[in-house]
Amino acid sequence: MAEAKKAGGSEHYDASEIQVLEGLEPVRKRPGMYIGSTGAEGLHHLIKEIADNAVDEAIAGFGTRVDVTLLADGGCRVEDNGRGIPVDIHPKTGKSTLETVLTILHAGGKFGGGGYKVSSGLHGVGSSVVNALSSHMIAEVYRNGKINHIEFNAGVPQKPLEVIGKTDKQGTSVTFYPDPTVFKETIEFDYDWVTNYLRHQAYLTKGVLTTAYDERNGKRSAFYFEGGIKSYVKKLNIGKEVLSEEVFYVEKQIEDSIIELAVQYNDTFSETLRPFANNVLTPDGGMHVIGFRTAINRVVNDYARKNGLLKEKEENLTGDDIKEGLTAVILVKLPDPQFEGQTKNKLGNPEVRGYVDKVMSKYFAYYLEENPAIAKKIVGKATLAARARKAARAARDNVIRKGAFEGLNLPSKLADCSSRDRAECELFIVEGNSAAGSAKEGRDSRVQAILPLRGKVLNTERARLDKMFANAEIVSLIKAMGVGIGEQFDINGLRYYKIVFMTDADVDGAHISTLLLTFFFRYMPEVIKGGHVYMAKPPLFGLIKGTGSNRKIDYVYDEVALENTVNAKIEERLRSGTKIDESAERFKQAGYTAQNRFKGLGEMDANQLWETTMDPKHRTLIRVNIEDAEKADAIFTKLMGDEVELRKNFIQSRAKTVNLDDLDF
Ligand code: 1YM
Repeated sequence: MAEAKKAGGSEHYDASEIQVLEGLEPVRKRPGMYIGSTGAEGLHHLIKEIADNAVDEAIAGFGTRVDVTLLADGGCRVEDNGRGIPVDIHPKTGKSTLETVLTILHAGGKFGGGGYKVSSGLHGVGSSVVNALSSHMIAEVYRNGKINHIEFNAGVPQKPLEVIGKTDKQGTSVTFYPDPTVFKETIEFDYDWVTNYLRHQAYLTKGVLTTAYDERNGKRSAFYFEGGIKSYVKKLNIGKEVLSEEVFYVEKQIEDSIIELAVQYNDTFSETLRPFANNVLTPDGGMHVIGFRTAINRVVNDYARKNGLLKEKEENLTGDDIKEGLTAVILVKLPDPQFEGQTKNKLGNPEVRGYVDKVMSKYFAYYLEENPAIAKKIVGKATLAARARKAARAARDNVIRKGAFEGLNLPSKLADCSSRDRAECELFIVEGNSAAGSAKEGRDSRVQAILPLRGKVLNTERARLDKMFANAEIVSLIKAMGVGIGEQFDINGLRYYKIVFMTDADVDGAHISTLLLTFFFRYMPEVIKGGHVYMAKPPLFGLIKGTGSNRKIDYVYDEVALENTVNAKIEERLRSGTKIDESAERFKQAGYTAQNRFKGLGEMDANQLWETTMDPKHRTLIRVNIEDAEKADAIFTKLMGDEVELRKNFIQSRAKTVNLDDLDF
């Protein structure tokens, strides 16, 4: 590592060389800086760092597959069939290039040489980070008939690279074991994370086969999409009625960038846009998205005017009108992507805006010209959206005139809190009147507000915005939150930094939570993204000890915890020599006098509800986050949408197991 240090800093080597910047010590000192966290997310980031290199090799045109194996011994192996990381001696380090790439931070060399190359902009840099954070790593390169092999412990090579045999394979294989002293929370890899990642990579790189194998349980998956992002758009629209079977697709190179676009409309009211830059999702958009929107708005309006679908005196269709039912994947590949914003989720390269605009304008206009039936449907849908928008505005104006949304006019059902510091304020949305009664009585009225919900929350997936203004439950929710809705939505108005769903721990409760989530997901995703939405976790069981003034209840939140608590108590009693009647009910063996199953929140009195579910000292709140908006979107569609068959299948196959965790929130 001494060489690395010497070389660090301002020296500059030519592009075909590795840039030797630093040793690996900083990575072990501050892993979070390199992989985000040392929790489950950071752990899986290790797989991504290695596998991204394998995918980049395929994007560069040298490999066709990426295989990930979760090993029975806790390791992870990533293998590709590309050229293999070079094994010749590196001029700067005097060691093999393979060892250099794996031991020196910021070592990457992907931009040298001829041909078109793109990567996440960090090609190869991640491998050394993974090595540094792995207790053990084995790297093998199959090149020129030979197996080249090297091993490391915590980033330190155990001996130089050696040839250990012959092979007719070609490619790179990296096996690593996350260091438990770094990943203290967990070192267990999640197979679903792997398949999700590999599925995406396969969609984004057409013609690449990605596979996953979990040695721990024998699970296998493989992903291959001839159509790339065209298949991706089709997948996003599964379960939705599409306006045309055919997906608009174009791939063009401009200067040194590649622009790939796929578009298909469905008959829902929401938009599904997946923008990527060099296979990295950019949820906050950026220049590629701006270019795309400008182009689609112009093309659709131009087409509508030219073909008399929009009269002279009619206003242009707005971006929001054209968005309704739009599903699109935007993939740009460029040599030097600039990721901006706090979370680096936004593409900043200004030139990309014009590139995407140009490609989309030209080819989407052709597409509409060549498919007049589809064009008519798209314009028709946007026109309908425009009409609904105007109707919604009229309805809203009407409501506003009546004063319904004004901040001062809080819903009468709301039991507000007294604090005006919204950072400490919490709004509990409570199912049922009796539970709401207990909640009002038991709460800390300084910071906790209660909004009772009666009956079924409006199924917002199928309701348009204009209809929602007529729904009393939704109107009081919007009013209580103070954020407005639709064009008027303003997160800055949020009156409570915690919005807590408090529903029964049963199927009906889960349904109501799902309906509420649908509403937030569709109309106020910012509130979820801001980390403001939570679910309360009421206990399922009460274990009662003693009677009268000695009565005490232990609250237990699920079946597993019940079993654990009872077992622990029995063991404790056995250890202390207490005689146990083995024929007695189990909770009695544990020294309890009764075991209660709470059927609903309404069964708890004010004190109990406070103690178990509302008191910040004891409660469990689960924060809802849009980790995977795509999956959530699909599940919402299945659960709430028009497709009865899908919903039936989903509920029949998952009803016993489905819980809100499955909704990926
Ligand atoms: C399982 C992980 O890392 N594959 C991989 C990495 C490289 C190459 C091929 C490669 C790149 C180039 C030339 C080039 C890398 N090479 C480097 C460096 N799989 C995996 N496959 N030859 C081979 O970019 O010119 C970094 S990554 F720096 F050595 F060139």
